[in-house]
Amino acid sequence: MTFAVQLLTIFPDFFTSPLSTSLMGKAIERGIFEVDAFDIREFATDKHRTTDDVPYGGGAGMVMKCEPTVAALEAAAAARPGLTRIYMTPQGEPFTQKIAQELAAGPGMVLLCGRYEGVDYRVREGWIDREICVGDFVLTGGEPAALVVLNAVTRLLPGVLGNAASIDEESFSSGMLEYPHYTRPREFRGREVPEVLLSGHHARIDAWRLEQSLLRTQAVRPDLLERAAEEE
Ligand code: JA8
Repeated sequence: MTFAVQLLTIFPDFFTSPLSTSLMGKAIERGIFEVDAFDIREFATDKHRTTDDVPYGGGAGMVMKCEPTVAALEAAAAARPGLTRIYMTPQGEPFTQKIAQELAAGPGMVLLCGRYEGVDYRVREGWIDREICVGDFVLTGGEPAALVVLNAVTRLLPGVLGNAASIDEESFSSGMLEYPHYTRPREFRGREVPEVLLSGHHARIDAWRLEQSLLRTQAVRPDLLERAAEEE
C-alpha cells in the first residue's frame, strides 16, 4: 500500500521544490508514497478568503480560524480516511527517530502547518491526533517543520533508500553520535586519515569507532548517554 501524506498549508508552493528533487522525488515517481497538498485558503468561504483573525482576549499576532482549517482537515479525511493527523507546533512532543519509525509503519499522515500564533485551540482538541515539535526554536510557520517530518519518515519506507544497513547503523538508532568518516586521499593539505583505518585490522577499527562515538557523544550530547543508561 502506498504511504499517503497530506499537507495542509496556506503556502502549498513551499513544498514544490523539496518534493521534486533527489530521493523524495524519485520515491514519489516510483509510487512508494504520495503527497497531496490542501491549500487552507481555498476552504475559506468569505469573499476575502480569510484564514486568520485577531485573538480573543487581545494580544499580538493572529490566530488561524477554525472554519477553513477544519474544512481542509475534513476534505483531507474524505480523500484518505484514517491517517494520523499531526499539528506542527513548538508546543508538541519532541520529534525523534522513534516517532519517525512509528509513523513510517503507516498508513500515512496529515501534516497541519500553522502560521502566526498557530491555529485556534479547538482545532487541536477536536481534529488532531498528535502534536510534534522539531526543535526548541521558533520558525515563521509549520511548513519547514512538516518538511523535516516528511523527510525523516519517508526515507524509512521500504525501497526509498538503497540498502537497509545504512538505516540502522546511524546516529539515534544506536543511541550515540556517529564516528568520523574519511575517504581518499590519505592526506589532504597536511591532514592525515587516522592510521587505524588503513590497518585492515577490523577488530581495532571497530574499537576505534566505538571509542570515537562515545567521546563525541559525551562531549556534545551527554543527554543521549544518560537516556541510554536509563533504558538499561
Ligand atoms: C513553528 Br508559526 C509556527 C508554526 C509551527 C512551528 S514548529 C516550530 N519549531 N516553530 C512556528
